[in-house]
Amino acid sequence: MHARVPRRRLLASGLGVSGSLLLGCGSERIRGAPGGVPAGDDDLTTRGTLLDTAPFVGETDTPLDTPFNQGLDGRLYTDLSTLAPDTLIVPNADFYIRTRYPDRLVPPDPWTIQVGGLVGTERTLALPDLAALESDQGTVLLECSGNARGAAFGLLSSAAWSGIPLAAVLAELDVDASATRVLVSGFDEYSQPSANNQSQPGASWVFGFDDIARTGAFLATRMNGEPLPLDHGAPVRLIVPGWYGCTCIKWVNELDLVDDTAPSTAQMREFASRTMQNGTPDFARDFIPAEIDVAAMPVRVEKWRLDGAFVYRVVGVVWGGSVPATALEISFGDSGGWQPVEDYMPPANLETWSLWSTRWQPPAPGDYDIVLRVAAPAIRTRRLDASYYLRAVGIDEVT
Ligand SMILES: Nc1nc2c(c(=O)[nH]1)N[C@H]1C(S)=C(S)[C@@H](COP(=O)(O)O)O[C@H]1N2
Ligand SMILES: [Mo]
Repeated sequence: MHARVPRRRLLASGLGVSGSLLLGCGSERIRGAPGGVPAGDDDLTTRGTLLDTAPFVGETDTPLDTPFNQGLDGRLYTDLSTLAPDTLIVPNADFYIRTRYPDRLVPPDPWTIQVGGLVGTERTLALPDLAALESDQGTVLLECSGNARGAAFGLLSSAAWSGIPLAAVLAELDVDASATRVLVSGFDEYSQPSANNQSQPGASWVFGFDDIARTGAFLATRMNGEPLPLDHGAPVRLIVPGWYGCTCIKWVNELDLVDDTAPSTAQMREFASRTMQNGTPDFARDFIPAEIDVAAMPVRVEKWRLDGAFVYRVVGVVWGGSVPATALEISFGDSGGWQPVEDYMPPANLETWSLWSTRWQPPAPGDYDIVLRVAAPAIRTRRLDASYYLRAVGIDEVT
């Protein structure tokens, strides 16, 4: 196998959107760019006074940015409300967590990855031996496929990673000609089961070689310049840019080369509906890529005073998809219809999130449901179509 430039990167570099972020784009390292930031509402921010933030209603009382529970039920919901152009990379301590460090894990020193299945010789790779293949992998967002309103959509974060392209690791192995896929597994044993068996142990996912090449999947060893934190899969975890977090196996300890007869894993079946599979396929080959479609939601609603009147500004994020959405539209409930998002720029880097904002004049106090859509029917937006990212905001006064 040869490491190829993932198509995702080629696409992004060919589009020529957002000049400033693409400066120096002669190299393939477009992936390093942070999220895009539109021009913003200078009139409001220079002449207006920020008074307050209108609260989202019907979400969660759980404290954000704080880890809680252990093992499979361990979580940290990231507080998205403060996102700003200079905070689009989430510090390690605030990055969302889904499953905390397995208490049964006694890490071997050095860490090893067992290689088996359809290879000429089974091998044990020691992680330090892969160090020469390590490189900067840029800013990549992760989203849990179970990200939900009840957790303030806080299972969503972005970080700058370093690691080893999975394709480069496979290229080092004596892979049989009959192999078409690789089963990536991670340590996943806990002394306590998940409450009500909500989450199952046994983290593993099967990837086609084409998926690995196209996404640029990598074995991450560093997060925001630091060694991988324990709860995020130390010392090595998989990152699959553009795919849901359930595919991003933590504490990776096994690679098995398989062919098209490989069954789907328990983890793939557990997450089949959340990754929008057609039923629960028995075979890995029948899984569609667990891709995140273009999605967008508000992260805060600011209340300003401008020229003696109340003016609201909705600030949000857009992420996901394999082509940038040319325009976004927003709806504030039944009466108003769809309006263009004013300060929006098609993202230059689709592997992370970008900010947008738009002014809003609510007609009366009350609760408003905010949803977004992409103004381009050809772009697949399965979750937006289902109003999955709906958030309701409470407005206390209008002019
Ligand atoms: N070994 C192992 N890897 C795992 C999981 C797990 O439970 N065990 N959870 C997966 C899920 S569902 C998600 S969303 C991501 C979360 O990664 P994070 O906690 O670093 O944000 O890890 C994935 N990798
Ligand atoms: Mo997840």
